[in-house]
Amino acid sequence: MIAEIYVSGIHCTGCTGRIERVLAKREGISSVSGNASTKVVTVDYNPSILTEADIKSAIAKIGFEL
Ligand SMILES: [Cu+2]
Repeated sequence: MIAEIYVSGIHCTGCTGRIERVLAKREGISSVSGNASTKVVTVDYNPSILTEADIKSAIAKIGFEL
């Protein structure tokens, strides 16, 4: 399943790179791609392992405002 999550705290490709690295390690996430200009993070995940809310809280936990 694909989630497109708007993360207002993204300012540059350093931010998207950090989110991509952290989320890519989570079980159930097969791909993550952040866009620094639109501030949208596109996540391909398995909904039987985790929810969109889990992904959002993982992003918030590393310090990004959603
Ligand atoms: Cu940044």
